[in-house]
Amino acid sequence: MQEDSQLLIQQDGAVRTLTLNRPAALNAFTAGLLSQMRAALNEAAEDTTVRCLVVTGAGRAFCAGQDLSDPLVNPQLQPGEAPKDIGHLLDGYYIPLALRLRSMPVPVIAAVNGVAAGAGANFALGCDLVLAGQSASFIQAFSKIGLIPDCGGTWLLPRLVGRARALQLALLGEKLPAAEAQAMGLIYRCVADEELAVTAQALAQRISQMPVQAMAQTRRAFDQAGLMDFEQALKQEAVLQSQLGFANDYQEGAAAFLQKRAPKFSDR
Ligand code: LHQ
Repeated sequence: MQEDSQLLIQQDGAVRTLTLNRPAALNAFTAGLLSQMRAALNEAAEDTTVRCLVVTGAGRAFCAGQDLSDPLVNPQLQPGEAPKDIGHLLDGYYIPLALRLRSMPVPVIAAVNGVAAGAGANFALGCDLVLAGQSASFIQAFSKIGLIPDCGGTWLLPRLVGRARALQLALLGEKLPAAEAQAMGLIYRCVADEELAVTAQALAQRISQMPVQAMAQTRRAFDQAGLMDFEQALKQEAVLQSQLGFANDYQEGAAAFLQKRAPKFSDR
């Protein structure tokens, strides 16, 4: 592990942990960090030794979103200087990252260790299971700087908490404490700060022993079912169930149940 890298990568058994590592700027996203994140997700997707991923932040924050001092986002333009198109940053960095995250072949856990703001919040919410420490918080900071939620926020927020709360979060841009985020169903679970890392790793180790291929397909089916009517969703279930029925994990799971032994899952 390179301590000076913007992204730290560690592996423990079948669990890989990615740590955003720009603590002095609350792990705000630079083009470099976004690129490293995407490359690390691609590597984890291709590496069959990885069966669960944890994403967390170094220091007191998870991620403060886009680094607003990056010249790419036009901080403090000189008089007469034309602004650059920040849409290019979404096309080139955020969209590929969000799509990569949402199509990982293994479950992804966000361990939100502090504030998650802007694209940092929506990157966390795009993960499959979001754990947060008691002192963590979520801020849809976009409205404060005249932008709309990105990194999937416009799609994720209404689906997670409904239109009224999504608009509350996005329009007011207020800090939402982790306990409230859990209470409104925005995240999976809020735990004591000192238990966050160990809880995330234990959950990831447990998941890594489970049928992760079916779990990734469950995420995909949920995402696509949101765009379908009931009958289309039923048909999608039949297609995916058919594929999984031929896979080793189903054979192993059913056999292990009947033989009253623990299953050993291996598909990815
Ligand atoms: C930061 C940042 C930051 C740089 C803290 N950048 N330095 C996509 C594409 C294109 C354009 C724009 O946006 C996007 C997506 C987005 O993500 S937009 C939203 C961008 N993020 C924000 O607007 C959040 C800005 N940060 C904050 O509001 C606060 O820092 C929060 C509430 C996150 C934390 O507040 P505090 O705990 O009071 O910490 P702090 O403000 O004192 O920050 C600590 C340091 O981190 C400080 O640096 P310094 O040198 O003074 O110690 C901040 O400047 C730096 N920092 N966020 N996004």
